[in-house]
Amino acid sequence: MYKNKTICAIVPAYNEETQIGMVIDTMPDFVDKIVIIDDCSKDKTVQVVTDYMQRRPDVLLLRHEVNQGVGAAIASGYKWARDNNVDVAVVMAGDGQMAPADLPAILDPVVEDKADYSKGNRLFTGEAYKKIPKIRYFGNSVLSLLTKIASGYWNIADSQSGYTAINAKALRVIDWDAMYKGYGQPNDLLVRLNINNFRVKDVQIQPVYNIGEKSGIKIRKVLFTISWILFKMFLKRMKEKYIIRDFHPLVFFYACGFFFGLLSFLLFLRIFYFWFLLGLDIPKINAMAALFSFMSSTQFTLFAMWFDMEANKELR
Ligand SMILES: Nc1nc2c(ncn2[C@@H]2O[C@H](COP(=O)(O)OP(=O)(O)O)[C@@H](O)[C@H]2O)c(=O)[nH]1
Ligand SMILES: [Mg+2]
Repeated sequence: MYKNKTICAIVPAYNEETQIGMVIDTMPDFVDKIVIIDDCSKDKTVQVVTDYMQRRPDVLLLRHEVNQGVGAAIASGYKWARDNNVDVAVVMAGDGQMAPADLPAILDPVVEDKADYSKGNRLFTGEAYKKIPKIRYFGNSVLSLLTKIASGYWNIADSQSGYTAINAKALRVIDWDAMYKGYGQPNDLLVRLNINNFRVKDVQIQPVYNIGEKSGIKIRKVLFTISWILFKMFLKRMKEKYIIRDFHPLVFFYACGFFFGLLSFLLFLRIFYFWFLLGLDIPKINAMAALFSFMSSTQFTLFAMWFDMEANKELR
């Protein structure tokens, strides 16, 4: 129990035989249940956890029969937490990259009902740039920006941090079977939370690297897949939030921004074609149209973003 709430730690684990023991050993005492989800590991993860279970009644192991990905493992944990009436569920990786000392800070906003979901943000500290490998820092920055646009949580950064806490209300509302099953899970979930108007808070945490963890992420591949998921989820959020459940003309602003953006791209291509490839004068009407589209596109898009920020102000 933490401040009179039952706490369950959800620990996705895939081939973590060397790491999982440390995660269990260092888990703070106020965590009532440690739910480890083995995603069909090929190593001795299951055996290590089963040994712990002989001594520790607070450890529980759920097993997937086929490997489905970290998002799917988290979904299984969330469903367990929901069905067992846990007050707050927190996700901590099975490789030990979530510092237990940061747990109270992550829990506080949710336990005190200031947020429905809180997540760790490793970028607040000056340490981040030094500790996080450069290519990951770059990928994370790109995805964080795209996640702001897609999710409507404009004040949230470090979108790839998996250290999060969620309350019982959100556990009941979100459809866990629909959530993305791979590494894009935190991004996907943020958009789903926004569609349902849940409050989300960022909490400062320490980046943890070099503790024997081995990442399964292939940065370039993940960057593209997650961007694509974010694009689809963005469209879903626009439809659900601003057309079906409620209404806001910002959808049309975004649509016009996109249309004129595409048009100006084509018109500028045509200008370059005439100018560089044919060596001719630029057709005046083409130049005017290109400029007009470009200006319209930026105006529409920026206003759409501004309206979206306004519409989500209450969810901070
Ligand atoms: N269930 C499951 N967990 C996974 C899978 N891949 C990674 N994980 C777990 O997800 C957590 C984070 O994965 P990791 O590869 O370390 O990602 P990174 O820390 O962001 O580089 C770790 O606890 C892994 O054990 C998978 O395919 N299935
Ligand atoms: Mg890791």
